[in-house]
Amino acid sequence: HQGDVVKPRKQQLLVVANRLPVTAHRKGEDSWSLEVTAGGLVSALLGVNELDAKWIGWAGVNVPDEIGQTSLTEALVEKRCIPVFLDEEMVDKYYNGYCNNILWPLFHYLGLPQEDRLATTRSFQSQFDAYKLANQMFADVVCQHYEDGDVVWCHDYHLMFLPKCLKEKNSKMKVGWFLHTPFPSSEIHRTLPSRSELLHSVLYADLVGFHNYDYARHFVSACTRILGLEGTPQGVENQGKLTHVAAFPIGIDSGRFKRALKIPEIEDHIKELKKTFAGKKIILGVDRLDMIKGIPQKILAFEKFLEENPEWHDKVVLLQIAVPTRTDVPEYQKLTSQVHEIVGRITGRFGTLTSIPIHHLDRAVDWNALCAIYAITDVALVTSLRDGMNLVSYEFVACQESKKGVLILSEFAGAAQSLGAGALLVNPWNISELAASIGQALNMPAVEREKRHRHNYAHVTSHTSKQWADMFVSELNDIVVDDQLRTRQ
Ligand code: ADQ
Repeated sequence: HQGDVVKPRKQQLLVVANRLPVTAHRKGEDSWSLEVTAGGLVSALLGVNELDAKWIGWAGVNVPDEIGQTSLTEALVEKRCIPVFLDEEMVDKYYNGYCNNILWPLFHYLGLPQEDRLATTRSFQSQFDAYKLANQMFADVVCQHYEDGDVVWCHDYHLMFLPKCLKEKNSKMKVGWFLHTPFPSSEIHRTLPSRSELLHSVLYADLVGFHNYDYARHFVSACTRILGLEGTPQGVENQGKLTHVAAFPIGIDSGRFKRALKIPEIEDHIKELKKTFAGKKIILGVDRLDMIKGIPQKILAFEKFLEENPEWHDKVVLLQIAVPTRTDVPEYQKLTSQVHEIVGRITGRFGTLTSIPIHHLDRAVDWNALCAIYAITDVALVTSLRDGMNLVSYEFVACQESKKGVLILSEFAGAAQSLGAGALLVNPWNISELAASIGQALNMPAVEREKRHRHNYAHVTSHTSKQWADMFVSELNDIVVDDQLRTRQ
């Protein structure tokens, strides 16, 4: 009809990640309860450049039946989520196997699995095949929802094969890929049996992003040294086609933490915690219980500090909140026992009938409680052996406007590059140095704490998760897609 206005379709941002920001729990044959994971990433991506953002990923449950799959898909629509269904065997080989047992430790410089090397070699190929198949399944779902002009943003080491799958289906698709972990030195990456295939697949993306220049440089070196391609100031060139490579350091939604500290419920929580720990300085660790986080090193350093500084007994407490992850993987079970053993020994050695030196929790605390704990902490201890960025250090800083506590930060966390001038940087493998830095932090004069905090606070509040997402997506949007499908490998 004349006069009808055809509303232009809003450009979609399809965010593809292994996990959706929602966990589904089945209540009946076709009914579900959905638990939304609120976090920096979710809020960052919902507000990107006014784009219509949708998530594509696995909902964390096995749904073998069609009724379940249809009803879950419908339930997820209002959360702007689209599920990819993976069966148990796939999850075991692709997720527990290739992603968490091979890529995760390798990218954090912990090498390929050492134990039972032969068995690993045998299962390696079947895990890699499952990985590729899973990536193909993600690609199928993306293609069902993609329309011309949309932007597809793939996330993390779970989906390194996805750019290739997507471009083979539609060479005009605009595809970005971002890695949340470190990308290791090319000498580490070259030990991976599927090293070349993965690099080639990632290079199908138009834009490849990392948290910092070191990771980006390692990636480019791996492409030049292992694949023999050409590195340019913009990225990597392959047969005349350029894949842009750049650093996009992530941040947090700092405003959310600032506002939280004014919520009466959280203020009450802060008051209670202050009462509970009156007369004591609080050292805080908040981590997923993962071998990359250096939790045993942190606790051993605390033990050494207590050994060397008897005047601090009863005057300081370590709160270690360690949320268990990947509990099916034997390495993680071992880590849990190891941490419990050290905590038990320290409690036995330095505890009294009325006070204990470590409160170790094997669980997540809810967000309100976490904000309150960050706010009352005197010293945050981040001892990652390697960490893509480490957002816990950012969250701590965001909650410290009144206390101005000290951040002790591993030089192997990406955050060391952004918060290094305000933090006390440490090598977590050096337990004596780490113990000494605890003493330095506890005794730091207020003027120095204030100066260091100012530096970090300025950074955390001016480099937010929203800016990170906006920057990545607008850079991706500006790239003119070269749709000549590369004949690679
Ligand atoms: P993670 O390894 O999960 O992320 P991190 O960046 O510190 O590490 O983020 C952890 C998040 O989980 C934080 O928001 C924190 O508040 C929360 N969290 C951790 N332990 C918790 C607990 N016990 N209770 C409640 N909440 C807890 C990966 C990479 C990082 C990178 C991010 C983002 O490994 O290096 O910074 O992705 O790119």
